[in-house]
Amino acid sequence: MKLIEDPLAIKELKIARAITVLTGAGISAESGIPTFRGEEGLWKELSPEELASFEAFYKNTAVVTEWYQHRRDILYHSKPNAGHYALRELQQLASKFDLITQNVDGLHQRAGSMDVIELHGNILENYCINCNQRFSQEEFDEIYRHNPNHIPHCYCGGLIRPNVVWFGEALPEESIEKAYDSAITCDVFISVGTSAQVVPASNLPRIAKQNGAYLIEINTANTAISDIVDLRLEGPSGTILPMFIEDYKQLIKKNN
Ligand code: BJW
Ligand code: ZN
Repeated sequence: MKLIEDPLAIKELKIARAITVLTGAGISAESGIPTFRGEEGLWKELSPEELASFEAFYKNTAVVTEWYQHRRDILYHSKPNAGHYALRELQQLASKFDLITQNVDGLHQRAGSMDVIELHGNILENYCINCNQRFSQEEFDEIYRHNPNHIPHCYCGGLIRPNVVWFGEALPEESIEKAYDSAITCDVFISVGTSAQVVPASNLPRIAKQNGAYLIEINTANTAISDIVDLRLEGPSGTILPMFIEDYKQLIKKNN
């Protein structure tokens, strides 16, 4: 069954040279990783500021550190799903392709996507807030295991934190610059599994549209950008994205 029937969508996808995709927590939901907001969200009981801010980490280091270790446990038992693999395939098909993710789970890379632009860091990396020393997850686990208080310290005495972007913190400069550039220059922008509530990532679809891109949204529910998108494909990304790729392959076939 065909997914893309809208004539304008067909035209735009046929002529598109550069495709940019922005993903959020929804793409990993079918891998068993909870999203942040909504009914099944991680933050149903605790507010974001209680967990995902430097203040929270500084005040409640053990609680926040345990929360990240718990999420890593979930991640170790997860694997990429059909949505992640479909985006790897899209990278191989499109003339120019950028994959921007807000996710910290590394599942796109595990699915084989290359040059992934990580806006909010990676949960399996850690660093000292004092001397900036980097710690692999294995090194971190070793320190954590020998620490009964669950407050991991660097050799210099500084606290060790996950290499993720919390509220009020700046995004990695190189990543956000690449992301803005990609949004400005792409022909088609696809927003997948994000509620589009967190800036600056949520500005990217709007910027793309303002600069002439055709804007597609893939999500199980309406989001903050649903009213401005050109095409909404409603449903789980693990189902929709593989169908999208099949249609796209037909569209870009020569003489089609
Ligand atoms: C499916 C599906 C399926 C489900 N298939 N779909 C007022 C006060 C304080 C701050 C602010 C304020 N107003 C604005 C701000 C700024 C703030 C912000 O945006 N806040 C808003 C919440 C109001 N932003 C920041 O602070 C950012 N930094 C910044 O602005 O810096 C300025 C600065 C400049 C210079 C110097 C210093 C500062 C930083 C934002 C960092 C966000 N970090 C987090 C945590 C990362 C670490 C961790 O993982 O623990 O990133 S928050 C969290 O939200 C995480 C996510 O990446 C991000 C986005 O969430 P996402 O991916 O959209 O997930 P959900 O759960 O919201 O949505 C899931 C979607 O999937 C839903 O739509 C479902 O329907 C869908 N879905 N199943 C398809 N199967
Ligand atoms: Zn240190």
